[in-house]
This record gives sequence, C-alpha cells and structure tokens, in this order.
Amino acid sequence: MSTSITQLAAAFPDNERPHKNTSRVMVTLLGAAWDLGAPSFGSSTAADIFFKHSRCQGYPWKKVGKQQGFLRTAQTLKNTAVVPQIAPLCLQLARRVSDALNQQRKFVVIGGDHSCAIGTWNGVAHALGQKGSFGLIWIDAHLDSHTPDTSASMRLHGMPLAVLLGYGDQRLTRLLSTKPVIHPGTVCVVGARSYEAPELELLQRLGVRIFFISEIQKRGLNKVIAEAVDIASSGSGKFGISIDLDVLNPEQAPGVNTPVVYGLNAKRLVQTLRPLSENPGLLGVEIAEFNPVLDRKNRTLKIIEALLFSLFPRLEEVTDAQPH
Ligand SMILES: [Mn+2]
Repeated sequence: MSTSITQLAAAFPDNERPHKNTSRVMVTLLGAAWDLGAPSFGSSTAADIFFKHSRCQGYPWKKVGKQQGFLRTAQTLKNTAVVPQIAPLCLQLARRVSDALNQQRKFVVIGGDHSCAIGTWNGVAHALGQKGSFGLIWIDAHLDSHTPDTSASMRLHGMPLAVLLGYGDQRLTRLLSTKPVIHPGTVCVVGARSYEAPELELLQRLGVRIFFISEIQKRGLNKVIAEAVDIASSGSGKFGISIDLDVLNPEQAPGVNTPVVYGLNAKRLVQTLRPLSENPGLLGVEIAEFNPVLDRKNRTLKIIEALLFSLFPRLEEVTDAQPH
C-alpha cells in the first residue's frame, strides 16, 4: 500500500503558474465521502445529501471517495486497518484542493469524518509550496490531537490535528512531505470542551492556543474569533477554517458523530464568521462530521448551508452554478 501512496504523491503536478487575476474569486466545492475515521456509518453520505437537499442543489461539486463503498467490520474500524484506505483518499482530496488554489480559486470541503482534514490541509500546504505558510482555525468540541500511542478508541477522526502538526502514523504525517503541514504558532482551537489529557499536553507543549468553551462564555465569541483570526493570520496572512459540527449545541445540530453537550450557538457562529467573507486571506473552509443518519428534520444540514453562505455570500455566482 505504501508504494501506491508514494506513486500517487509522485503523480502530483508541480505548482502551476497562477492564472491572471479576475475581479471575483471563484469557489471549488468538494465532498469527502468517507466515514471510516468515525465510530458510526453515515458521514460518507453527507456530501451527497447536502448537495442534493440544500440551497446548493445543482451546484457543481466533485466527490472524493465512494459513498457506502467500504466494508465496516470490527477490524476495519480500528485505526491501523483503515489508514491504507484513508491515506489515498486524503491524497486525492489534497490534489483537488491544491488544484483549486493553483487556479486562484477558494475551496469548500464538505466531510466526511474529520480525518478528511488530513487531505484538505495537505492540499493547501502543497499549493502554497515555498510561497509561505498558512494558519488554521480549528473549530471543534474536541482537540483531535490523539496519536496511536494515546488513543483508546483508535479512531482517526480524533487524530487529524496531531497529524497535521507532524505527530502520528507516518503514513499520514508524511503524506506529501516530511515537514509538518502547519506550524503550531499559527493554529488555534475554538470551542474545545471534551478531550483527554495527552491531547491537551501535546498541544500545550507545542504552544497551540486553545479557546475553551469556558473562555468563549466569558469573553464572547466575537472577541475569541477575532483573536483566532489574528493568530491564524500571523504567518503569511493566509488561513483556513476547519469546522467540526460537533462544536455546536447538539440540540441545534444533532446530526454529528460525537455530540457533546453545552456547545456553541449555531446562529451566533454563523453571524460571527460572516465578516470573514471579506477577508482576502481566507483560503477555504472545511465542514466535517455531518452525519445525515443522525440528523433530525434537516437541522444540521440547514446549519451547514447557513455557515457556507455566511462565508461565501455570493456562492451561486462563484461556483459556475446554473440558475435553477
Ligand atoms: Mn473534529
């Protein structure tokens, strides 16, 4: 398996020259259709269901992975067994994201369990190449910073942030480069409230800023997001956002793999992120962990839609979508 991953990596084209500037920035829509990193089936169908039943119906999008295409057995649910399946999918997603940025487009990735982040942000790092680093705002109830040495569940959706920082299974940490994808000084976590000690220890040792839910309650989401943007922009000014929907109050967003009580208010998050649509440093956004099987009355789906249109208010105009 490692051979085919190497071959896939070698097949990546060199960075293309940027296309000439146009007045509006187009957006590439992508779906990461797998859920092998999560405890339950469902997120592999999320992108299909979102693009079929939301305002984005009819918008052009590209899927990585096969909906329901993987056999889930007790054995394949273990991290070490799913890495050979997830690594090539992450590479394919990375290529799509990288292509979008090379074409001077922004990107949206609809997960998929949160292991898709390994693909998304590897793609960004690949496209930026020597042009500079980027920052990342990780909005999540969890720290997602387990490694195979610390994880009790061995689920990959609990590990992607550690992988991007260079810690974990080498088939993932060295997906496209031996260097870590992101620098801890330009990463922050927003909304954390459920984690284990080794994850906290890793992030604190690296100096990753964590905005726990208690700090958000004290200072307000506006101030926290403003500070998060400062941290994420402190390198090159370019940054991305990874939203795990479990950061939200599960009453509002029940369709997630691992709900945690006392989450963020969905409406407030949508409102608070809206000004970022004007920020030229925003490269793209990923929205992960939607599980339509667990959703009720499309509540979670509607929140994805609201988040997307708050960050990209003219989405229809900038996705080559045909009016319908
Ligand atoms: Mn997560």
